[in-house]
Amino acid sequence: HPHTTDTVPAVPVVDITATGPGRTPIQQIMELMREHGPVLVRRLHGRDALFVSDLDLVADLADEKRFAKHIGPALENVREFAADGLFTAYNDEPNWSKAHDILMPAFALGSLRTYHPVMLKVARRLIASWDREARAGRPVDVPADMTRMTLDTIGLAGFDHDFGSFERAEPHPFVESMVRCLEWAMTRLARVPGQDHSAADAAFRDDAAYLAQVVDDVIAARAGTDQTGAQDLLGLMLGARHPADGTTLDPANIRNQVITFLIAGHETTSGAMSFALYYLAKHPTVLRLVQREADALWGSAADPEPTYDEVGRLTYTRQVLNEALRLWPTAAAFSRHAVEDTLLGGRIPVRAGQGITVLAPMLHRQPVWGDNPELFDPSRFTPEAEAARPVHAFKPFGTGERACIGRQFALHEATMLLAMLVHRYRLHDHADYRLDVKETLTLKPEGFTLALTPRTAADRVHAPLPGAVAQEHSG
Ligand code: FDE
Repeated sequence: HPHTTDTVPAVPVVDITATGPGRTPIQQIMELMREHGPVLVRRLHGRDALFVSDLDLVADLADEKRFAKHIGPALENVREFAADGLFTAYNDEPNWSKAHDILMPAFALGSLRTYHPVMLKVARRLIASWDREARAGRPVDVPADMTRMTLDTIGLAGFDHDFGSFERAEPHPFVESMVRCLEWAMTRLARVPGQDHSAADAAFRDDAAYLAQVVDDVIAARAGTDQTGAQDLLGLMLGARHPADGTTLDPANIRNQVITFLIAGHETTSGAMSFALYYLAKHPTVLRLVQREADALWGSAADPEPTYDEVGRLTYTRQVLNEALRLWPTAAAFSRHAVEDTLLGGRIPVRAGQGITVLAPMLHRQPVWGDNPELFDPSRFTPEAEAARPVHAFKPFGTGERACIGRQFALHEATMLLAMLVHRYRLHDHADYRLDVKETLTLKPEGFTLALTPRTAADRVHAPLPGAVAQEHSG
């Protein structure tokens, strides 16, 4: 039974030492919050961690004067292979601000335009592969193919490196090593003190060394060539000088950044697209609306050539993605710490430097989202609905100056692909899939497959009007 401590009055303390966090620690905390409320201390082997999802507390944590990004135990483990890359750097590590300043231009809206053709090229690879499966009558493995797509996209757009994932039956070995590294980082959190983990640690070190070697090869292929005018991430990292002090990033840091971008740029985005397709397969009325948006742009054309500006006009498709990211934000937790001792939300005493973890999936189910937060409903993201909602109610990309640098990149890639897919295929939930969320620090709908049939030109022109959205049931 939960009890309270005097350091954190009125906050329930839930000791999970008996079961441990298991293989789905995020979903475990979601369950604990459903039972004990949106603020709790999770105790594991005597170590306490404060988790929050209350809107007023998250809004307070977003105050950059009093709180800052915290590298908690999970990210400390990721530091073992991403070190001082952007995601895992400490706030005061000089390489954070240096890399941030050098790389920001690569993610500004103007640069997104330069990535568009690459994103389209990789989207076409996915479609070629799905066409083959559709013709053969075989279902497609959605998360596996989304991961192929996002890895190839960040590889090409970021580093001009082609992972060629669609030519392989199995995931690229880089992905397998990376996923094992992430799993190691996650399961290391659950270790029982005193047990021997040297075999797992040795395997991890091999994987981390392999990641570093792949990345060093990518860098070596480019170093030594003239990077003037190179607009991709690696070009910027090799060539660009810091606007203020004129220095460049050092080679070790460049390696850490490349690993960081390959991880951050593909696991999270592929999960987001997979969840969006899951909800579309379960909500025919919403699917019809997305199809109508794509049909209105591209008509009966079987092979449209989406332009950069058209992707910006896919507003309903974007709403669908946001709504999928609300229910399953694929980077589900981020941590903050107080700069000085303070009262969080005016009621919970926290010490300077103490980590506080925001659980986005539960923030996204708080009362501010209405009476039926489990219901998938993209109309929550109309411009009017968004304007009416407190800004901190939706945090799939973190907060403040350490928020996601790749947000627009990911949204552009995902919005374009989703629209192209629904324009081209009928999606059949042939296996009556039951959601099974796999955790490898990020979230994915494990084992989600779809059967596909091509839509015809007539489908695209005469798609029946959607029925009443009110008749939709949640799933
Ligand atoms: C970041 C990020 C975040 C925050 C974290 C913390 O705070 O800790 C989050 C939450 C995120 N991110 C999310 C996401 C989702 C999605 C879909 C994504 N994301 C995507 C992407 C792509 C790319 C390329 C990226 N992403 C990247 C990144 C980076 C680099 C980072 C770090 C920043 C700094 O500076 O810190 C992030 N991302 Fe993300």
